[in-house]
Amino acid sequence: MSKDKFTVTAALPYANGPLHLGHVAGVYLPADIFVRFLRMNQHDVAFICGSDEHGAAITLRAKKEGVSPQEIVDKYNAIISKSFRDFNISFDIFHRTSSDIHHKTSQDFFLKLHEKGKFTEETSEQYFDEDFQQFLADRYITGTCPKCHNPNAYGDQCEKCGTDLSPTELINPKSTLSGKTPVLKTTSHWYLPMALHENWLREWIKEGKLDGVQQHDSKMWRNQVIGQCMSWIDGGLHSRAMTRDLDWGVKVPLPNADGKVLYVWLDAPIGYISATKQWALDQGKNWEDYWKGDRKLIHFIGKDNIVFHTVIFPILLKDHGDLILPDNVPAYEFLNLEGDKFSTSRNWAVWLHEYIEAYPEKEDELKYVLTSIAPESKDSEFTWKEYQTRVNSELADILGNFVNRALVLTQKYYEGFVPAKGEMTAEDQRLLEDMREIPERMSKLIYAYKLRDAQAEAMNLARLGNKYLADQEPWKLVKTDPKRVETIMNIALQITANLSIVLQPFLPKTAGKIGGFLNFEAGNWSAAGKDDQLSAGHLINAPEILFQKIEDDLVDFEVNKLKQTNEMETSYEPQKEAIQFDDFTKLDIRLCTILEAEKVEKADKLLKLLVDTGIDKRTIVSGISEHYKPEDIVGKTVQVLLNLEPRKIRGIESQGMILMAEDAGGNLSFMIPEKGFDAGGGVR
Ligand code: B3M
Ligand code: ZN
Repeated sequence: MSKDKFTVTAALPYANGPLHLGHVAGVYLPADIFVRFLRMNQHDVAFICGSDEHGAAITLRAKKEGVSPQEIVDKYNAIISKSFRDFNISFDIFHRTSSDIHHKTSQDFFLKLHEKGKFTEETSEQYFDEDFQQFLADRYITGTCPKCHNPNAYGDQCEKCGTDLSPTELINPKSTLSGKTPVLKTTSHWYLPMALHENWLREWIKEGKLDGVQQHDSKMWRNQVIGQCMSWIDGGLHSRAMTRDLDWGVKVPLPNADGKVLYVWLDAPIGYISATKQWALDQGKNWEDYWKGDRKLIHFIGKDNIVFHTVIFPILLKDHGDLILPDNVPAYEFLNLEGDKFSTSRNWAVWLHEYIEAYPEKEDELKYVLTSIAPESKDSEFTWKEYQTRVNSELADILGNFVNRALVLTQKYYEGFVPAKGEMTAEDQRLLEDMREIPERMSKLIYAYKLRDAQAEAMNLARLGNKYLADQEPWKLVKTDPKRVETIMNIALQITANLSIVLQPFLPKTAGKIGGFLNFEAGNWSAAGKDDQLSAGHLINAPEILFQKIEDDLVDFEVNKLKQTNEMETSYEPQKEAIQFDDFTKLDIRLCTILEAEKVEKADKLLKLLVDTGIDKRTIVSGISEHYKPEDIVGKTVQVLLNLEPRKIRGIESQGMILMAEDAGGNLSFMIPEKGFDAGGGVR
């Protein structure tokens, strides 16, 4: 491929929480592999990222943690950027949208479009929280989805059925600030009339598809990406407000716009440009070279960000004029974890910074596994068991084993000097042919964003090497035909050297180590596949073990940790609606002593109890048999709601309800008076 120019971006993570493996597998790691590969091919590349520090994602998190939005973004920007550094994601810059240069860049961008008449100003009624004196944009409002009746839909989207919503479509809307029903109030905003752009968008997206077939693969958009944006366009493009009534964000740079900020999905993608500007300033370059002219813009994102990068941002770029549109938007599906979705609120996650801290030496192990299972075309799953299997039976047994054998035998037979290649057999020739083809195939796959397959090809090179040594058995031949062994070992070492080249984008540390063992500076990609990487007489170093096997202990530990924190951090229900004291006094709660207890037949959870209430003896059926054995509870004095309307449970009339304490894990416990009171006393 000729030398091209690329501006590669990775979605700006919200600075409202740390990164988990889902983010890494589906955006940052693939982007990093792609960029490392481009650099090895001497393309002119800028690799841009930063944290997204505006929007309701930030302010709601601040409210939850009880601190200011600024404190939230400072905290998480620090955690996120450190974990990227530690994990060797090779951004040219990791910037922040709270920076001055970003505020200025996005305001200028907005003004330019405003002056060109690209926005319409519209007045509408929007929900307003009277207690908080605040308009309720997007995630500040929840209610029931009109399509699927999910009761927890947001003002901008129902996460259950994926429908895009506007707050007024929600049934039974509630403010997430006060919990109250909001009122409608008039406000005005600047809108992007997207319908005007339908025609060229259709053509442009189709082009992405066609060119892929006719020209080269790098332009071919993924089916899911084309599918999602086409269905958006087919559904009709509505005007979308580009400003919000909020006090956190980039101020709208117009008179009479007090209390208004840019919509976060307007300012965030402009963050790619402002980050480029900062980087260009730092490097003495001109940022415009990276956003204009003959250059490919590539956005690595997760699938929930597709329309913002294939419809809204392209419209903004086009309206702005003379800026390039994306060449491709490789979007990833979602990664799941041990049978469930990653969830920050339930803490069902493997956090990148925690992994790095626990296993600082196992960076490439994680990279390898995440690329092997990357959700390129459909959702996929991370399990610790599979992590173990892939590290042990692929990295250690195939790659590690081959490299180690090749180097140890070289030390043993030749004291570390690369032997000369002699006459070659047909098998040798075939092997060298295969070795030449692997980097070519990898190249094609990487330009087509098929990184899983590309990494598998690199492993195939190690497999070839393993098989070659096993077939040739130099350890046997060394006694009978030492000349032949020199050729075999030379070839094995050439394979090893090639591994240190083709693994570089995927496993940079490992590739570097192999290069170090060989005393070999891995060259550019164009050198990959050659059979004369190491000349005869070259001295290599002693090897070390590349990958330690993952023990069962690690797997058990991680799985348990996940389950435990998940239980600990389960979030509790919010407080219920206020009641009057009279409402409370209607409840007749008393202390009762359990006189008899037995299991209810064919009902796993139920116990039938006879209790002394102080005024009578009565029967109560209670769903506690998973928590208490009948013989253990006779004689205990517990709290009972006496005046609950009697009801029949499995044919037995239950005349009251035992009150139980419940923890986050769903465990139940009686509430027994600390002073050992007997039956009859009241509870108030
Ligand atoms: N911060 C959403 C996300 O983290 C958003 C991406 C912005 S990319 C310009 O999924
Ligand atoms: Zn829904």
